[in-house]
Amino acid sequence: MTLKDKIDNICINMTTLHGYASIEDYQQYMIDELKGYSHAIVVGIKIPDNIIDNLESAQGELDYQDSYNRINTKLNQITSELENLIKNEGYSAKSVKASYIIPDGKLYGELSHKMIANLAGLGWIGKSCLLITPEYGPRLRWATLLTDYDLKTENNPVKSQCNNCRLCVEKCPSQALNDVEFRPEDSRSVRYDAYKCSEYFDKLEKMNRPRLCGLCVKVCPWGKKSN
Ligand code: B12
Repeated sequence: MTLKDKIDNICINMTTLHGYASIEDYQQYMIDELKGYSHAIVVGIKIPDNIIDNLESAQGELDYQDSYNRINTKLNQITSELENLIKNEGYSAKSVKASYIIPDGKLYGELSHKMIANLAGLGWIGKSCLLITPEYGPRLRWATLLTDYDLKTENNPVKSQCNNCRLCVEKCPSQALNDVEFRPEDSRSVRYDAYKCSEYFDKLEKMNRPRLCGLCVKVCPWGKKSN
């Protein structure tokens, strides 16, 4: 069995979706500590539909927080397992946590899992700024493994299918979304005000509610059962 087969087996058994991207040309989107790897494996786990659908209730918010924590733990375990497997075969590898935010107040991660998933052909970045897959919409959480092992993959970025839909823009309680489709050359602030979104989380926290929202995930027509 080749290393690629072993990686495939882990991903097929433990994730909802996974994909491979070639990242040599996208180093500018990574922090210095993560530069130098040639390939990435992105893994996604679906949040159960009942959790997303019950979001606008007190119990629903708690269940969402619980699911958020459980899925993040599972994703981090999978990328650690992939990291160990690849290193044991003599290649370098580095797992990137599901939800680590660099603590400098600018609201950025170390690398965008959504970018890797987009390059891997799993979905597009929507007007919601979420990665939307044709199968499950934005109802997945993601993590990434970087490596110098040649996964022999060709990038296949998916184009946006949001078109005239404005449901996430209208639903956002902090009015953070600007009704703008993703263009790689635009900065995040063109599409979305991350500070408005995060300030809304601060407000929820002050009311003793979980620091999460997820209404842009819930309202997206892609991945909804009725679709
Ligand atoms: C920081 C952060 C936040 C911040 C800022 C959010 C933001 N959108 O930037 C705050 C705290 C506000 C936040 C809020 C939320 N978050 Co958040 N967050 C992150 C985190 C840790 C980093 C995101 C980041 O760095 N953004 C910076 C911007 C600039 O990156 P970007 O838009 O993805 O893309 C840039 C580049 O990567 C590049 N690029 C991207 N794609 C491509 C493609 C090509 C071809 C090219 C050339 C370039 C390119 O261009 C862009 C430049 O503008 C990620 C986890 C991670 N490490 O990815 C989770 C993550 C994005 N969050 C997530 C979620 C679910 C949420 C919330 C719904 C909260 C919740 N759970 O209830 C809200 C929704 C906000 C929203 N609509 O975007 C999920 C999204 C899942 C999905 N289906 O997309 C992630 C991926 C976590 C995870 N492990 O699944 N989050």
